[in-house]
Amino acid sequence: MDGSLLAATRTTCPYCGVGCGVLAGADGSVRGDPAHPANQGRLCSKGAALGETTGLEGRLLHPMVDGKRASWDAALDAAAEGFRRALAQHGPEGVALYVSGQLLTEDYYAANKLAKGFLGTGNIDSNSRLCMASAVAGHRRAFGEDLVPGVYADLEQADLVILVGSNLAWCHPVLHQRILAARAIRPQMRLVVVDPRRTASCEAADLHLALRPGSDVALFAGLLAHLGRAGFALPEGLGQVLDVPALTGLAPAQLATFHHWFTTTERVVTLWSQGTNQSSSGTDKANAIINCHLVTGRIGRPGMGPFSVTGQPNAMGGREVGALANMLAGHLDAERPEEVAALRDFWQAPNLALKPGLKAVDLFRAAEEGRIGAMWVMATNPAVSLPDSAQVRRALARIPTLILSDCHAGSDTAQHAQILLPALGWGEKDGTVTNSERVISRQRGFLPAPGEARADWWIIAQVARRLGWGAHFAWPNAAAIFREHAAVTELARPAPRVFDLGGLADLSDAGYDALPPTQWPVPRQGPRGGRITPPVQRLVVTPFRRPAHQGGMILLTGRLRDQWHTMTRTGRVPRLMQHAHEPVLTVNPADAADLAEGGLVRVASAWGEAVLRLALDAATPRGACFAPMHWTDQLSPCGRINAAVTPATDPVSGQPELKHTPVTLTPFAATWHGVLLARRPLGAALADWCALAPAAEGVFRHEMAGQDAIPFARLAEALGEGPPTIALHAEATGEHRAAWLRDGHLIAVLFLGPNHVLPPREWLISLFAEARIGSAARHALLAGMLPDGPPPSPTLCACHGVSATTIRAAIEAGAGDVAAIGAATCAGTGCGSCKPELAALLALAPA
Ligand SMILES: Nc1nc2c(c(=O)[nH]1)N[C@H]1C(S)=C(S)[C@@H](COP(=O)(O)OP(=O)(O)OC[C@H]3O[C@@H](n4cnc5c(=O)[nH]c(N)nc54)[C@H](O)[C@@H]3O)O[C@H]1N2
Ligand SMILES: Nc1nc2c(c(=O)[nH]1)N[C@H]1C(S)=C(S)[C@@H](COP(=O)(O)OP(=O)(O)OC[C@H]3O[C@@H](n4cnc5c(=O)[nH]c(N)nc54)[C@H](O)[C@@H]3O)O[C@H]1N2
Ligand code: SF4
Ligand SMILES: [Mo]
Repeated sequence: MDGSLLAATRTTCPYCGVGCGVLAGADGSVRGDPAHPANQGRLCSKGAALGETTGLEGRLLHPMVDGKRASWDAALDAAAEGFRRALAQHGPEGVALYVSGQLLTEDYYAANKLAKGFLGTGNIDSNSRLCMASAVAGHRRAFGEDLVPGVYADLEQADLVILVGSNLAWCHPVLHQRILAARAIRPQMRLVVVDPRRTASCEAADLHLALRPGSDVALFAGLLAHLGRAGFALPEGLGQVLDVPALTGLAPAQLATFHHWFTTTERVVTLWSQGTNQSSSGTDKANAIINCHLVTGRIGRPGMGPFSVTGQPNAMGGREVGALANMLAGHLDAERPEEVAALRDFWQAPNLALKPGLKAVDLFRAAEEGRIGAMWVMATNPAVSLPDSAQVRRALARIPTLILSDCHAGSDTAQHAQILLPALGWGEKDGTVTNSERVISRQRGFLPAPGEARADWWIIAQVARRLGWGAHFAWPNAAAIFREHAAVTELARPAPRVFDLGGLADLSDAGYDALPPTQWPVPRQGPRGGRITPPVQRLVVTPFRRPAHQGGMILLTGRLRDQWHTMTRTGRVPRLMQHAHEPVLTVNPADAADLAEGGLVRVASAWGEAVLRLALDAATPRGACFAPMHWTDQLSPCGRINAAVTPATDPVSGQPELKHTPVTLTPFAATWHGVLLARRPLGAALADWCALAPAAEGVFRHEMAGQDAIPFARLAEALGEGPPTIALHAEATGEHRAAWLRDGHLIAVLFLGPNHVLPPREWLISLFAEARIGSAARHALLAGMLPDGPPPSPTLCACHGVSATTIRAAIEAGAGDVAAIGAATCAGTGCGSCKPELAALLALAPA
């Protein structure tokens, strides 16, 4: 072991539900923990960049009340007073908590106890409603409990892995790499991807089923009927007769291959994610998948099973503590009076909520109608991430007491909150998270608490104390909360329940601090962890239904490789912003007759609109377009796609249909386009359309476009640098160029023109690194073109900063496959998530 490894803290990545172990050095270095079972040392681009996100810039460091800094006492008093007023006016139904899978289990447990046990309201819902609710409902219908039977090793031991509505290569990169590594050893292993788009996950697939959006139930009901014909026993009423080719748009030959592979392969894992869950038939999609595993008995054994992967680092922990409006705690069942009574006694909570609360979309509707007097939002950004965001923003504005606990000061949701409470972030907080395969891992702090930030559970306990319930929230540390949570899982359970942490209920503080990754169940006696064969296995009839809204062009939404959600962390790392520095809508070239590639396009629906850069890409199917979910008012106000997304929900799970909105596309008629590069961020409100991104260390890029006169005065004021050092205004062509220098050092450059074709940004950005801008560069700036040589190319490998040009050069020099490119340039040897793009460059190269 080298010195830095000795000094490193063992912790867990705070991004996706793979739950990779991380070794964080005191020097800010971060690497994969070779001893963690999830990643065995690997990290993806986001995990590897964690060290660059722990800076304090943009952090919320002190409590704020009504826009002014306040003491903790004053802020906590104000929060408690808001709840007291709302309870007096509306009763328990008029208060709410809206929480998140980015809380630690201990925080989550405390929030749920406060809401259901003491505020006496079922109104605690989580952003997991947007994420896992359909999988949870599917599991509960099939297994009577929210159980993920499989383990990650199943993905390596399977002979057939089917990804349904999952872009694993970008969203769970380490799991994807594990699958590819296993297949390199056992080439007979097959990979099928079910996704309307040809995503990066398809690069390695043996079969890509580009089904019509929303038609997964038909695909799996068709598979089930085929399994019946192939001799597997189907109970009466389950074998639906559907015209699967017509409903899914898939060719009969492709369907036949899929049916044949599934029928004849014993070791099958069907892994699903948001293309399945975020649908008005999401729960039925989950059950249609599970049905196929149940009738073939492929569950609970090595290399097989239905596998819902979790999105957030602690989506699973939130489900364990029951922090959803229709769940209790510790997998207790709200519909069994004896279980409710057991929890009431254990918590000594006579007010325990007996009614389920409002699910997220309904909760924000109630708020808009003035029925919610106080809401506490923790670790989520609903102003951006919920659909129909104009409605959500009206709701947020209407809530008399809106409290937000967050690490960052400037989120879109923070703009509406009266009370801001600074929370500890990753590297500072301490507790546990549970990943997709039920492994509980510790997040450990290795940085000092910044400013006055405190742990979320502490903040919750303080508000509870002010409401008179201090004795029930008097935990000395996170370990005490974890023990209490573990004890809840041992409460009276007349029905068998798999989730059991009884074996951890007596963990000492030292044992908790040292807790290694531990897979549940962890009963006091009997076998622990491992694969689960669900004791209850029910088939569910899943009639095919079309998505809630039909017609026209269908907007799909989802994620990009290097961004995390609303970009509060990844949006400040230049190397993560290089993969996509502005919001882009992808459309099939055949659907873009009147739209210009690289121009701006208006995406309008019945709910609202957004404006994004247009990219043409045959990987997007005809009749659909794709937009990333990530952009916010802070980075691109017009690029917020949820302004246009439907709030339709699944009738069972209440999960919104974030992946199926009918839209129309029209050109955004800009009269001018521009780019402004500056030494500091100038905000994203510089022009009618604007996108801000960090471009390099200390360089910020502002892409702009407008429909009226160029707002020269507004730009000059935002920049605050006085007249430019060099400037050219060509009124005839509508081109304007300006540069600001200080002691020969570039401070800012501005290029404006009548169309979106402006000089290569990489070249302009590179000038900021020069100690002195020489006369050749000055002339080039004025001419708006490079002094010599071809324009620099985009970075493909974010881990090692390798550009497309370097990779093309390696291919020309003879690198014939991805591994050879890696050996020559290092590209693809970090997290590996750029490998699909390397393969694409190889495919383009002349043989
Ligand atoms: N890089 C990155 N990784 C992340 C996150 C992130 O923000 N960034 N977030 C994490 C979180 S919280 C989550 S929930 C996961 C999400 O992980 P994924 O679910 O893999 O990601 P998405 O891009 O939301 O959606 C997956 C795919 O669903 C497809 N799809 C759309 N409609 C349909 C349909 O009707 N049927 C089928 N079969 N597919 C459809 C889309 O084309 C898309 O490619 O990612 C986690 N990992
Ligand atoms: N159109 C569309 N919309 C989507 C999706 C989609 O695919 N398409 N996906 C949905 C899904 S699956 C998800 S999970 C959501 C995610 O959406 P959000 O939950 O809204 O996204 P985040 O940006 O992760 O917000 C987390 C916030 O919590 C703060 N935070 C981080 N850690 C902590 C902490 O420890 N304590 C506190 N108090 N705060 C913290 C961060 O600073 C940030 O402001 O988006 C959903 N919305
Ligand atoms: S796959 Fe990447 S984002 Fe997910 S936990 Fe691992 S390192 Fe973090
Ligand atoms: Mo999610």
